[in-house]
Amino acid sequence: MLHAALIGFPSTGKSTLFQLMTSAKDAPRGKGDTAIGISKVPDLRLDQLTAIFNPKKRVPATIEFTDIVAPGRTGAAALVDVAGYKNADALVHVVRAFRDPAVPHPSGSVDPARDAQAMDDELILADLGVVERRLERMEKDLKRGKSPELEKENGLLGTCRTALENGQPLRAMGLAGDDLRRLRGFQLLSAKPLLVVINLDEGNADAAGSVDAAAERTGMKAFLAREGMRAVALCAKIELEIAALEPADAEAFLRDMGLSESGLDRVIAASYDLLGYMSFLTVGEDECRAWSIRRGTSALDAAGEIHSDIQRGFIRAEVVGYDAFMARGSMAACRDSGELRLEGKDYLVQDGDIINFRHAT
Ligand SMILES: Nc1nc2c(ncn2[C@@H]2O[C@H](COP(=O)(O)OP(=O)(O)O)[C@@H](O)[C@H]2O)c(=O)[nH]1
Ligand SMILES: [Mg+2]
Repeated sequence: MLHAALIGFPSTGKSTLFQLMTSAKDAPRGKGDTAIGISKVPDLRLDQLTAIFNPKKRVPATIEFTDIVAPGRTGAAALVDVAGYKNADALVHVVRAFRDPAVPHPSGSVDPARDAQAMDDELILADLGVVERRLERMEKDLKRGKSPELEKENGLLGTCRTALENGQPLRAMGLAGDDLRRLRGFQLLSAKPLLVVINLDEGNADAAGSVDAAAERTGMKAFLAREGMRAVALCAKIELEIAALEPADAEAFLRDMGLSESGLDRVIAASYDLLGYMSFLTVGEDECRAWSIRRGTSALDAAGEIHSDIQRGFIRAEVVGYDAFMARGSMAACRDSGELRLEGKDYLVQDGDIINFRHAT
């Protein structure tokens, strides 16, 4: 399961968002210090296909969010201590930009850019500790005997240390391939993809649809201009109000604000994307379903997501892109027009592909 952790200083709106985004209200899970909830990934394509096929079941892609519930546990300290937290695939940093005398800010004033930087500094410092300890141990290992792999790891960690000492988060280093693999076991926090959620003041809620406008008004522009940054702006207080409305009223309310999606949906969708995931779709009278795969997944591996038997007996994938399907309106019409293609094992599945796997049983 894809897994993103909500991080931030106290009273920024993490738990408010967590409750709204996930099913945790109905089924609280998690041990001790954390709560885990599952969010459905919003997907307009799945909605449209469900309307056409009218299946018994509609199954969206999902993503798991974790919230810290232990009071006083915040920032990187919580991420390092709390089991199950540091294994997150991505971090979602909720930054407070709302003013409310009833909710005191621990630092005494509301300053989103300061808080965003302070959290980054905590992540960097925690990583520096991990990297330095590993380098110390390595020195002994290297004295005992060198190996090419050990030397490569040593070189990589040295580069990481320099970046961290200069206040650079590792996510900005553009690491890939073997280097990423070498670092994986350390679960370095500043290397994880980061989504910044700007929790706007109600007075600025009209900027929720535009990250640029929200960044401008909250002084976050310079921070967000840096490498590897993604952001979503919303107002948690208004999201609470939207969540209490009937779906049709909620839609009208969002439209009046110039938005097509709620802030919650934008956070979930951005987290999914940030994790490097996309969806392919299967359709039918029984079920319309979105399946999560990493970008760059082959048809054979996509088949394996559904069932190992389908992967083992893979013959061909019948594929049509969502847009082409919608333009024709039915599978039969796509077959006639030649847009329903037969693809082999190595075909790289595209976001929104509608697939039927032909397989031997
Ligand atoms: N005015 C205002 N209050 C908010 C907003 N978001 C959260 N709060 C309030 O701030 C307090 C702390 O929120 P919570 O979600 O528990 O923060 P956490 O400590 O980050 O989990 C609660 O009383 C919330 O109702 C917002 O957008 N505007
Ligand atoms: Mg909380």
